[in-house]
Formats: sequence, C-alpha cells, structure tokens
Amino acid sequence: MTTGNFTQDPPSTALHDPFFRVAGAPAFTRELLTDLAAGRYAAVRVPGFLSAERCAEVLTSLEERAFDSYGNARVQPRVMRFGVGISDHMADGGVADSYWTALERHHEAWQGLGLSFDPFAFCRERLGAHWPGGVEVGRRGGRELGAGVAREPNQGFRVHFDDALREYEHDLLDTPLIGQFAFNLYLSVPPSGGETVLWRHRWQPEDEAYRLPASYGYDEAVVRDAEALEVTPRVGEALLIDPRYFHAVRPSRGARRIALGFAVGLAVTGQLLTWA
Ligand SMILES: O=C(O)CCC(=O)C(=O)O
Ligand SMILES: [Fe+2]
Repeated sequence: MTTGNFTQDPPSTALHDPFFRVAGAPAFTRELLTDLAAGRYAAVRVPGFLSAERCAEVLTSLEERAFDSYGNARVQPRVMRFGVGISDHMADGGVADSYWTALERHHEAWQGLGLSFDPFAFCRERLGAHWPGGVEVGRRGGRELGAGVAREPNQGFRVHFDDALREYEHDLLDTPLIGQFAFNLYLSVPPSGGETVLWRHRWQPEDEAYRLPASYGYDEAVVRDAEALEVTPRVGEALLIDPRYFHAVRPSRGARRIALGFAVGLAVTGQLLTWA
C-alpha cells in the first residue's frame, strides 16, 4: 500500500514502459517484426507455430539421442544441446576453425534423426512468410553458418544478453546487421518453472562489475532495478525476443525443457539472416 513515503517503495519497478511488452499473434507479420526491431515490443509470441504432430515427431527423435553440453567453463549451470552453437567456438573476436569442423558433424547428426521435414527450414519459412526480404541462413566468408540448435537449459540460463555486435570484433556475417532477434520454438516444457524472463535493461559499462568470472552470465543484481516481464512457454509456440534486453530462463521442474533456437539478424539488405 502506498503510504506517501516513497522510500518504502521499490525505486522504479512500479513504473511501466508501454513499449516493454509482449505481442501475441497468429503469425509474425511484417508490422510485428518491424515493431520488434524498432523497440515497440520486447518480444513476439506465436502459439501453434509448429503443429503438435510435428513437435512430437522432432521431440521423440531428439529424446532418443545423447545431447552434448555447452562449454562448461563458460556455461554453468550446465546447458545441454543437440547440434553446434557458435558461442562455443568464439576465438580472438572471431570464429574458430573448430566451428566449421563441428558443423559437419552437426549436419550428420541432424540428418541422422531421419525427420520427415527440416524443422529449421520450416521455422525460417514461417518466420519470413510476411517479411518482404525473406529469411535465409547467414554466411561468413561465403560459407553458410549453422541453421539452429536444440537447447535444453533444464537448470536455466543465467541473466545475460546476446549481441553479435559486441561479441565479435567485426561483422559476424558477410552482410552487416542493423537489428537482432533471438528465436526459440518450444518442443517440450516443464509443468513448473522454465519461464523466460526479460528485463528492460541493456548492457552498460558498469554492468561488467556483475559479470560472473569466465561466464556468459551476470549476477542477477545487474537487473535489480529494471522492469521485468515473464513468458511461460507452451509447446509448439515460437518466441522472438530482442536479445539485447538482459534475459534469463528459470530452472525447470518435472520435465525436460527443449527448444529449437537460432539467432536472427536484420541485415542492411532488409533480409532476415539466421545463425547458431
Ligand atoms: O530458451 C529461451 O526461452 C531463451 C533462451 C535464450 O537465452 C536465447 O534464445 O537467447
Ligand atoms: Fe540468450
């Protein structure tokens, strides 16, 4: 209750930015993608992006496979993955040769699932259905990057942000980017936990005081004064976020939390370009 004594109230969390919100829609329209890139939304969610049948097909075959873990010096608590993530192959502000070697095995592993369709191609097609420039897998030095990865952060993702402009010394892709998103399609979600949380806070130099040693993540105190919003993912739903807002995934209880994910860049050409 407000007593008139402002020192008793949390400093800024009571204030709301009307643009810090999540849109829910049947499709990623041109307008929603534009508004997400421009900052009129923090995230866009599309329920039923992939049918229950197709989710079950991909999930069933993934469940039979052994997942790897992300590099465990940088990613603690452990996050499992099926396929290659470029963040494990960052070197000297660029991409190590090991990424390209790992990608060959990644393609074999995904082909080995014997799926009736290519889930990442399907996601690109639906994501770009209303986008004039379409969606393609990004290239570096003329070579196509990874199309996506299955991620399983059962113990959560720490508070972090994703921004290729800061993570790499030069342009990651051959085509420069003017905007970035992170795409997730949920195949399996837990009955409790597993929420995706976003904070209305972008990286600033002072935040480095909160970085956990050798980690991709930050102490949650870095976002303590920021407005937060939470999304509880559903199976078959696609979520596109502005990953430059600090975000985290809460630990899951009761079931595996498995999502197909990739990064999306809005290129100067107007195309959406993906990578993982
Ligand atoms: O799994 C999620 O909901 C978000 C994961 C994440 O950190 C990202 O996609 O950048
Ligand atoms: Fe992220």
